[in-house]
Amino acid sequence: MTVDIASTYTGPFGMAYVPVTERTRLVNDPHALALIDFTEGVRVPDGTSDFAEWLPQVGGLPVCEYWHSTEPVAYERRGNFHLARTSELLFLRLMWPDTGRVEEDAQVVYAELMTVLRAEGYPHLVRVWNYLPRINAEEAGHERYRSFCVGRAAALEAVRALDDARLPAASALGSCGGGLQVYAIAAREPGIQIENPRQVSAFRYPQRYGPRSPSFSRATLKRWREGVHLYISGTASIVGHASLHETLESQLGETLANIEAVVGEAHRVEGLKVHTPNELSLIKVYLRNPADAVATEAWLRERLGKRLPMVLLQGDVCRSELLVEIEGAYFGETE
Ligand code: 3EB
Repeated sequence: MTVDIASTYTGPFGMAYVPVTERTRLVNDPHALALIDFTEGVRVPDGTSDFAEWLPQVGGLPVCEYWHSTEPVAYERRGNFHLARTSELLFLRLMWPDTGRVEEDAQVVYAELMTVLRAEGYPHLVRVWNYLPRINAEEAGHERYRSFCVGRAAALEAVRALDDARLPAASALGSCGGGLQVYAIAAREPGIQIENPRQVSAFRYPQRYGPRSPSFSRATLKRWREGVHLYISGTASIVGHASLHETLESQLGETLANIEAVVGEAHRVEGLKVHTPNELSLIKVYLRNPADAVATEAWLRERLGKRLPMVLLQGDVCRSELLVEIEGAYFGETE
């Protein structure tokens, strides 16, 4: 089976879930911006192979996530980062060995990330993914996720990139192994930050959730030369700033209501041509308990329909009471 993903998106790139059997062919495609292999990690197809254990897929046919670029891609190394570049955007990725001091690790990684993307001429971070093992474990008296937030905020602040109006969409999840894995999209021109009217902005969470609030926006709407993308951050069962509900089904309901609110906000503020989550281009579901996969997929299919591309991964959400987190993207147009 060959995959024609070029016709499924507008803008400089699109993402698709493709059968893992396509992996070898896709990694050699000059239009491959990234190939995300859930069991092995992320690759920029530049011939290097520092793969890591990552977030195993739970349920469904085994797929990988393919990022297809409209333009041919140029691959480079800059310091610890692997880069994939087109005229409009830069994809950056790194795997940082776990030193057992995640605050310092995050600070070093984000400082270098900002240095590289600025030096390369793509100064605006629009979407970031963060994965670290044992995210809810204590280290030096603090939960590792909270320490990660401290290091990330310190690094962004040091280079004046901790701007409440210009924070990227992000996800932060616990992985099954490896080190601190970060990958990101940066652009020459900034995106538009979208917040969720049902939630306190994460960068304003009160101190009880950690000494430094998480530095991310609920979504980024990015107008490319052609086409508009919406990148929806990892979204969970949080209303205001509080985690709600104990059962999987209730958490799924609240999560979907939050995604609906973010999509609605992007439609209201920026005229995004999408009103409801079932119109998104794809979603990714992170589950704390792999045993929840079958019920989660059935629940989501009932509400979002059969057609929406979806993958379910095992990943720990960054608050230990949360069972599920969902992110999504739309590669389309505004009205
Ligand atoms: C939340 O809404 C859930 O720290 O970058 C979601 C997405 C979450 C991104 C991050 C954290 C992050 O607070 C957790």
